[in-house]
Amino acid sequence: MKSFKTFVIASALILAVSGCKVEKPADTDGHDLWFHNLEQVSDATPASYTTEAIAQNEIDRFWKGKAAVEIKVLDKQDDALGRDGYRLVFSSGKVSVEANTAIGTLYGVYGLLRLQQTDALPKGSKTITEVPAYEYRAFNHWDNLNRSVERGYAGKSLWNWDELPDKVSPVYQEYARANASVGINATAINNVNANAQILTPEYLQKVKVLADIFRPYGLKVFLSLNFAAPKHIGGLDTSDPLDPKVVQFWKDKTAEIYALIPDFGGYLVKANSEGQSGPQDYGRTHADGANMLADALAPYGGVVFWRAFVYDAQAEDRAMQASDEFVPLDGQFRDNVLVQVKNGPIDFQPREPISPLFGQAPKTNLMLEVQITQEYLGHSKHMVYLHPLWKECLDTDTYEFGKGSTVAAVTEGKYRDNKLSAISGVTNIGDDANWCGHQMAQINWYAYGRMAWNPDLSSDEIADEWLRQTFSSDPKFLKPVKDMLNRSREVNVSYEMPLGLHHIMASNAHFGPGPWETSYRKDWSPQFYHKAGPDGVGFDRTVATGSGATAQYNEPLASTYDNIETCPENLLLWFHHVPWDYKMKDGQTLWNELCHTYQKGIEAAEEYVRIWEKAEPYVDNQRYQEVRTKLIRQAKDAMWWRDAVILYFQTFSNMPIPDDCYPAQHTLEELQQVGVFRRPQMPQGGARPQGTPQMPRQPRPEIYDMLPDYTLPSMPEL
Ligand code: GCW
Repeated sequence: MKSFKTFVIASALILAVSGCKVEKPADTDGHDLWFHNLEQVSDATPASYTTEAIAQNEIDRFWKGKAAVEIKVLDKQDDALGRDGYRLVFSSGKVSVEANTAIGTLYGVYGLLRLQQTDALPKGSKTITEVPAYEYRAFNHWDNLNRSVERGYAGKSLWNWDELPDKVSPVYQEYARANASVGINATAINNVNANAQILTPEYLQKVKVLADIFRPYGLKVFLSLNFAAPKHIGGLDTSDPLDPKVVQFWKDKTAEIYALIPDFGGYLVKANSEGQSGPQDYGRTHADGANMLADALAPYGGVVFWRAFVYDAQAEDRAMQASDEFVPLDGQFRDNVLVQVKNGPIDFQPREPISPLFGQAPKTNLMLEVQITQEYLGHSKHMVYLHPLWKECLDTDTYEFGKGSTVAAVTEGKYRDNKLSAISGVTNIGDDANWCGHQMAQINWYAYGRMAWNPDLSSDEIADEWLRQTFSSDPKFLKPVKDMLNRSREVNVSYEMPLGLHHIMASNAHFGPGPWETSYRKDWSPQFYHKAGPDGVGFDRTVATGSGATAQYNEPLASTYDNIETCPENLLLWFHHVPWDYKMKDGQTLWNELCHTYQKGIEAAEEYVRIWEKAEPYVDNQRYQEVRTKLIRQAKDAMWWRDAVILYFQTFSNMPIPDDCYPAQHTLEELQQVGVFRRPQMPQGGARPQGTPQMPRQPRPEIYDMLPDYTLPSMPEL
């Protein structure tokens, strides 16, 4: 016993002396993003504001290696590198960063610093060549001119329109730098539900200032258009894309923009969707509208991102509509038009199959749109690493050009002569100190950029890079936290909408559950999407008995999805209406499988808290506490989702929640009250009697403040 005690004391002494105790990092608000572990982050301003000076400055300040770094724009163009690619040539005592263009060298510099920060510098001589997969790696901001952000959960818009063009926030440059460091090179700065005012001379002066700040970082500005701008700000009585006056309006407007911003990227357009105007208002097609704008941009090298997110209340199945409208237009779009398609056929749900359009328009430049902001995945309240969701889409085979024609291959332009290619992500950025609302949501900004550069990178590789640069490389931190991030998307699916369920969220904020909800429009009604009844649950999209959406996919996807036996279970209720007692592959009934999947989701979310608590020594106190508080909240929200969906479905299935699942903590009636915004009651007797003062308007409570209280086993109180 004595010798054991001596051993323990001796070991403790050795540990203390050898410095094994981790030193607690200094507090930070997270504003320095993945530059966190670089020293002197705050002073990154170069002496002169050119791409070359910025590249040199980053090396002078942050390169810690002994080897000298030479930054070199190649005298003789290297076709293999294109405009943005670079080569890092490591030889004894020297690293050379080579590219065809200055911006290529800047990407190379950030690539080199990334290798340094992630402990991945090669030991000996080596050449690393990096060429981005997509020409345009774009951000879409859904930022309004009043600085509100549609589906934004990280404060106000970064763009302070009242102060611009005279006053310039340092954040604009920090933003451009962060984007360049991960290769993002295009940004549509305003909401696709666009206000035409942004095209007025007053606003274009402001936009020009932003473009000037972004330019040395290789970031091109795009503007979202209101298709009715000729009427709204042009004094015309029509916005018909075939009307010569309208054509002239856009030509003039485009010339005016290029005079201010010579490298302007082009237009992003949401037309004839969710109340936005568009060419169909005049009996014209999407191609008519897009081509008219494309012709205005072509002389300057600009491009149109034309969105395929269209649906209307009449369609039998909203999931089919983008294809129904765009497939007939295949081959009609100009070369400088890209049709921007959301990853799934409905709307950024936790899991969707790919949009069938990716496999149906061989003669169209298709681009992928993903959502970085977590509209349906817990806003900035939940930790969800989204790369696995995006990667699942990119890796899905459309079979359009035979086996291997994945969404990535199709959108990269591998099967087209026209090599124009692009990808878009709806940002999660606002003016919050930590940019994204949730410290861990920064990974989605980072991962989007890395994926747009290289769609082949795995989720694990990207998470590894981000954690090392943003937090710590200590394996005791890295491994568990990385595993947690890698699982987090699947966990979110499990506790929100498992087995192919979709669009069953509360419709007021798209946060929290609302499976009982209906709307005056069926295509906005959760009940329309799950179709729960005594006979089962799920949307029948088969050819024989359902909407026939499965037929929009190429074989073998079409028959795989169409057949309940072969349909992947994680999409089962997307494509099939399934009896509650249906036997799943593991032998359970559908009902029990649903209950157990929710249960797993809750338990995994609970476990996050324990994992994070173990990571505490490696994280500064400020970020540690912020994340911990949110993780506790997330686990409780998982319970809320489960209680709501299962108790509601139980009214149809009449089956018990299995004993090995947590019992419900609230009644269905209680949960149905959450987030129901009631108007103040009128005085008894109905209408307001003449002369009595109007009832004061009550501010709507935030849905977040109405969360039902939950206690969870092993869960600390907030
Ligand atoms: O998902 C829906 C959102 C809308 C958004 C729309 C779109 C910008 O709820 O807020 O509008 O998609 O993508 O256009």
